[in-house]
Amino acid sequence: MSPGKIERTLAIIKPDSVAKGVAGQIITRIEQGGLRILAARLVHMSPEDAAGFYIVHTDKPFYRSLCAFMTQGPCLPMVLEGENAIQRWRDLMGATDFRKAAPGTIRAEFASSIEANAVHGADSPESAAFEIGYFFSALDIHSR
Ligand code: IDP
Ligand code: MG
Repeated sequence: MSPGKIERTLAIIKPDSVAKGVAGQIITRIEQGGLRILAARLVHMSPEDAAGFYIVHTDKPFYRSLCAFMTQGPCLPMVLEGENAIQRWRDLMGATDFRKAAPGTIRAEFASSIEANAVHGADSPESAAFEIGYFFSALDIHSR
């Protein structure tokens, strides 16, 4: 297979994982998966912050509950970089519903419900650009 394009993506270690104390284990998987962490910060989102971040889901039945879940404590957004980073991070995460997530994926190991599913990942170059800009300015992102 030819080498993939170097991409950046937005990952979040969600509040359930931070509260459970498994952020470090998830970061280890990111690093061992060959993705570089270019930026990271702990953020306790307000309801308005969460609503804006998940604006594409406004019409979904789970939107209000999702926004409440994402504001229950601090989360850890990160900018990740690597070959095909968007898809590779989603592969490490596993399926949205942890019961369908492949064994060995982060969600299979750490999620406790379809909502409290441990991690977030952007799903396209367009969403990655929007989501990176939502949490980080250019000066926060350390190219290496
Ligand atoms: P993704 O995080 O795998 O990209 P999306 O469909 O974009 O999944 O949904 C965003 C988030 O909304 C999920 O990660 C999960 O926390 C929550 N969610 C998705 N589907 C449901 C559902 O059917 N019930 C409750 N929460 C859901
Ligand atoms: Mg999504």
